[in-house]
Amino acid sequence: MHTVFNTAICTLGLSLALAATAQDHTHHPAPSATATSGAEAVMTAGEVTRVDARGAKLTIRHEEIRNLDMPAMTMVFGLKDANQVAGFKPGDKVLFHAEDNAGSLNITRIRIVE
Ligand SMILES: [Cu+2]
Repeated sequence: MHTVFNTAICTLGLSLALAATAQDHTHHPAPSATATSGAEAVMTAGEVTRVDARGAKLTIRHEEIRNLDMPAMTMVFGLKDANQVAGFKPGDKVLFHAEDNAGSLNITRIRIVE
């Protein structure tokens, strides 16, 4: 009898603890939102080496991409907004933000710098 009683108490205690934890989280939605906007703000420097107008792709020799944990290299990126490709030519120095969409890297923001 005592064993059953103690188990009931323990279960009740656990439920209360979980409820308290869940409540805590509703008070703190900020951390994930902050992390997302922080990643959005990461702009990487690079130089356009090739423009694929038909494929809306840019080959860019880029610096380390911190939000993707990628070292400096030369590689091809797709442009999220395909219309932007017309504004670039080899040799352009750019600042861009790239995101990994299920394995393909897309540039969501890019601008030419001097
Ligand atoms: Cu790369």
